[in-house]
Amino acid sequence: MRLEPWPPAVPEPPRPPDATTSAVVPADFNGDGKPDLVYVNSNTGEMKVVYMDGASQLGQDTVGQLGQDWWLAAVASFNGDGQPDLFFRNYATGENQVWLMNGINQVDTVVLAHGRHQLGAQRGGRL
Ligand SMILES: [Ca+2]
Repeated sequence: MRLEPWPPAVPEPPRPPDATTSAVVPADFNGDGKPDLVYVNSNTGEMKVVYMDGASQLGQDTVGQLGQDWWLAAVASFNGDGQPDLFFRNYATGENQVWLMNGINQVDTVVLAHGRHQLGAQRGGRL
């Protein structure tokens, strides 16, 4: 019987080797009822929201910048206000955090405990 290391290593998500876009995630950031797209530049970590009307681009805004090893893992309204929030995971350390958003403006950051069975707000953030 082979024993696995504990905690298990955090697998690195697939990254496109020659593309500058590492994530494209739909969500409605300007409240017009139409999904927009979040792009992350895998070389610079810059995140942009591209406002869409169907397949037409209406414009774009820069949302922020990810540090090395951080990955945009999901977009959802984590605090239930209907605004899309951003969930990030550091694939090197297993750290997790949520940026609570109001449109494209970051209004708070909630750092989540990492580990297999320890998900929960560390500092009393409302999630
Ligand atoms: Ca929209």
